[in-house]
Amino acid sequence: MAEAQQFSAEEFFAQQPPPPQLEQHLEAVQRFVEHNVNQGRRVVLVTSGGTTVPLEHNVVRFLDNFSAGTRGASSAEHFLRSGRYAVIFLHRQHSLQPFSRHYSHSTNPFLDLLDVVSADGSLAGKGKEPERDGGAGDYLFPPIPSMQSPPASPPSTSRPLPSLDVPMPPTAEDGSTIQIRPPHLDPMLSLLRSYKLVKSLGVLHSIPFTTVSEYLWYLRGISRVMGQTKDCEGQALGRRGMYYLAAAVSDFFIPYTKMSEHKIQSGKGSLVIEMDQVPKVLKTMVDEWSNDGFIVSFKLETDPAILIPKARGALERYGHQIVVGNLLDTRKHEVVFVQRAGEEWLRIPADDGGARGAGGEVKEIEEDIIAHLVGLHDRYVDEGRREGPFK
Ligand code: 9Z3
Repeated sequence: MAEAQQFSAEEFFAQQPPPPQLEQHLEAVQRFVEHNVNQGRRVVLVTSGGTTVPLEHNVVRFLDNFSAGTRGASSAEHFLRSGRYAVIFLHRQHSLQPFSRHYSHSTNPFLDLLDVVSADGSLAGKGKEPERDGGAGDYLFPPIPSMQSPPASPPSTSRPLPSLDVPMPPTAEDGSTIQIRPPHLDPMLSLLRSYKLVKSLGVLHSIPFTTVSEYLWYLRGISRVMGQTKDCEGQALGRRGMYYLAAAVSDFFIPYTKMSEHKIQSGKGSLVIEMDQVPKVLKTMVDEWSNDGFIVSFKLETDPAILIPKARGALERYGHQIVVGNLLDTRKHEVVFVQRAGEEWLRIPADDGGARGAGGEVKEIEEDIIAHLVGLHDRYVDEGRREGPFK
């Protein structure tokens, strides 16, 4: 088999086309960073979710890297909760998002948390048979409303009612309202308040990616913008910028020029795919893009024996500040911080539904990861002050 090609970061960007929206996104990032450094905030880039490697230009099939986006979305929230960071959230399209992740369709189906309350205060549908259309056992559903343009006139059923004694489904016109089920009200209210506050302060900016190539273009563009942006006193973000690289990034890709234009056809026996190595851009990020920012990378392994040696290898090769090591099976309750000076494990108790804090609330390991990293970042910024002004 031919040897896979090894590209430098420069060669990679010279041959992989940029995402079409790149310039607009980077202009918006520039405005976001300027606004926040002028408010005295630090800025953290959080990357989240897995990258894809498409097999065709007209993509029907692709390889994916494992990640639900929990680590990134939860971490972004904890950076925001610290009150000191504005967050650029570079995430896999449709992966989990800060705040809304608490109500994902699989963990907390939103519609199951709501009740319809009729004008007389009773809960609609409680203990009643679902309405029937008088036909062969079919239920009568109200029409699906359009989210974009609310109907001007009261919604009507699409089929004529078979008889007048079939009850109409409740509508807003007859005084019905929606109520959040009491046990869910307080947590939802408090989350909604946090979310609205984040929006009104302008401290969260999200950008989606899908492929590994898009991811690397955005990573380079955003790091350069963060590295170069200065506050109104002419001081660069420099060491006050943090890069928290939790996205699961493919090590291999198919270069643009080698990719099949159309769907790969079957019928020729097995499919052999040759992939080239994705350049290791972390070194370039340290040396050229980030202007001395505090860089945290993640190392994911499945074999415990190689986790620390691999993390240490990455630290030595790229020269950044810290590697957070985690194993696929235990990533929600233990991680290891690997620095030049040594390593330190962080563990929270694990139970079947996730770890719980003293008050019974669900405890997330990201809360402690971020608290630890913010402390290290403080020290890093202070060291820079002693050495002289930011570059
Ligand atoms: C991680 O190790 C993340 O913690 C997880 C989070 C992907 C495990 P979830 O989103 O999972 O909560 O489901 N991210 C980095 C993975 C990675 O690709 N690291 C590269 C490597 O291990 C270095 S950049 O070689």
